[in-house]
Amino acid sequence: MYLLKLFNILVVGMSLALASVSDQRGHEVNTCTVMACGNPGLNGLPGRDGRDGSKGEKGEPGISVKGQQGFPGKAGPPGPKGDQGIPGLKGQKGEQTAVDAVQRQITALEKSIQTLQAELGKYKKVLLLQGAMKVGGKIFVSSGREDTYSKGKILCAKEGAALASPRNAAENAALQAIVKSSHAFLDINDQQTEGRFVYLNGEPITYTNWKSGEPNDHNKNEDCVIIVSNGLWNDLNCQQNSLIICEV
Ligand code: MFB
Ligand code: CA
Ligand code: CA
Repeated sequence: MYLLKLFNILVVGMSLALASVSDQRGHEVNTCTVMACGNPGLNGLPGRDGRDGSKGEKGEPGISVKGQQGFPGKAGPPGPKGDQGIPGLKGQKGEQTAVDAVQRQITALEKSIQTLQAELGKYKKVLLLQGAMKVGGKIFVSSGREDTYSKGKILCAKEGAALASPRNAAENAALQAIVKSSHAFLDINDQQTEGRFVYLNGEPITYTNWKSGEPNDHNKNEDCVIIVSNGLWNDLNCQQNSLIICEV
């Protein structure tokens, strides 16, 4: 029995295989004329890819395309040592050197100032010994010479000084001490405007010590001012002579 079944299986399998037989020329042969065929079955699964065919002919050469620039290569070995350069410009003095130089200059200046102050002190002593008077920051000094108002101004100016003009009672008292029993011109006048007494710089006077009844512009010709022995003031003719006292 078993053998019969096996035989049937074989027969059906062969039938299926022979159902689509191709002749030598690849034409398909229908065997249904030989045996009973059922309805056509579904298409079978695609067959496996065939084995590669024989090698094709050699292709034409491709076009040559220039490739992009590649990455920079590794640095090459250092080149040979160059010739010596020309000498550079002289460098700035070092800061410390400059600071030291300035410090030395300051020290030298301080020494000079000390020397000058010592000399000045000596001259002050000489002036005071000769009858000069020191009041505040001023020194009043006279050569003992008498002259007119205009010549007296020139004499003081030649020594870098000015004709004395007291601005307060202390300065007035110092001048009185120098005048003694005489009198001396002050650097005050009303030559520009009668009755308007001003200092050398044209500013109106701020301190006065007029004698009673003065100034009176006697004979309408008194535009200068003198300090007399008691320290009071009188207006006087500028062409008269009076003691010249300078202030520095
Ligand atoms: C006057 C005086 C004038 C002259 C005159 C001699 O005083 O003001 O300046 O000094 O005397 C009276
Ligand atoms: Ca006058
Ligand atoms: Ca007068």
